[in-house]
Amino acid sequence: MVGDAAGLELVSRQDGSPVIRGLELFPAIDLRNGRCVRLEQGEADRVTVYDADPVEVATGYAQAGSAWVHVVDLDAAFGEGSNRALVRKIAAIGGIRVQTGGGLRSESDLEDVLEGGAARAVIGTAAIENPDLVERAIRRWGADRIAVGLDARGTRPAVRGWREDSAEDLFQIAGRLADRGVQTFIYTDISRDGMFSGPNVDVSGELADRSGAEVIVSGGVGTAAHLDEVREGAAAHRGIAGVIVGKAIYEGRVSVEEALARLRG
Ligand code: AMZ
Repeated sequence: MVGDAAGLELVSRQDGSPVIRGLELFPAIDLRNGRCVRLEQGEADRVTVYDADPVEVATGYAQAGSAWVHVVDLDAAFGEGSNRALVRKIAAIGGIRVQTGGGLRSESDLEDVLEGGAARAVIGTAAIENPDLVERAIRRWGADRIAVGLDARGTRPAVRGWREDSAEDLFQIAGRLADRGVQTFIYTDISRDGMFSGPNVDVSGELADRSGAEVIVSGGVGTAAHLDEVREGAAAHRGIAGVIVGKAIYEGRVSVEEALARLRG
C-alpha cells in the first residue's frame, strides 16, 4: 500500500517489513503583537522576541520542504488582541498548509481562518468549555480540518492561555471529544514547552491509545535526537502522527531539513 497525500497511511516496504506511516513535522510560529516569539512554559513574561518577519519565516519553512506550519495567535489565546490578519497572510503564501489556533472560540472565528486559507484550525479552550462547537465544526468542515489542542500540566489540561486549569482529566476530556468525532489531538506538555527538555512521548502515546485518535506531540523538542524518540513512540503507538517544533528551529538547534529526515528514519 502506498501512503496518501498526507502520508498518513500504513505502508509496507517491498520486502514486507513494516514502515511507520509518515510522521508530519509542524514547525511552529507563535505570534505576539505581530512578531515571532517563543515563551517558556507558556508564560507571557518569559518571552523571547525574534527579529524575523513571520511571513518570511513561514516561507522559509515551505522552502525547506515542510508540508505544514503551525501558527499560534498568542494574543488571541490570552484574550488580549489578535494577529488574525497576519495568520491570513501566512495562509496566502501557498505551498505550505497552515494549522492555526489561539482564540478560536466561535464558529465565526473558525470560519474566518478556515475560509481564509488555513488548512486546519486548532480549538483549545472552546473544546473544553463548549464541545458542541467542535462537533458542529467537524460536521461543517470535516474532521481533518479541525484539531483539538489539549495543553496540559501532566494530565490536567489548562485553558485561556494556560492561565486556568480545567476541572477534568486529560483522558476523560479526550474520550468525550473523540466520541463527538475528533480525530486529531495536539497534546502539549506545558512544563516542557520552550524548555528543550524532550517531548512527552509517554502521555502522547497513552492519549493516542486511549482515545483512538491521532496525536501530534508538542512541547520540549530541543535536539534532533528528541525526534528519534517521537519516531520510536510512533512505532509503539499507532496514533502518534506528528510533532511540533518551535524554539529549537528558531535557535538553530535543529533545522527543518534535519527534522524531516529524522522523522523519516
Ligand atoms: O503559550 C501559551 N500560553 C498558550 C499557547 N501556546 N496558550 C495557548 N496556546 C496555544 C495552544 C493551542 O494551539 O497550544 O493556543 C491554542 C489554543 O488556544 P485557545 O484560545 O483555543 O485555547
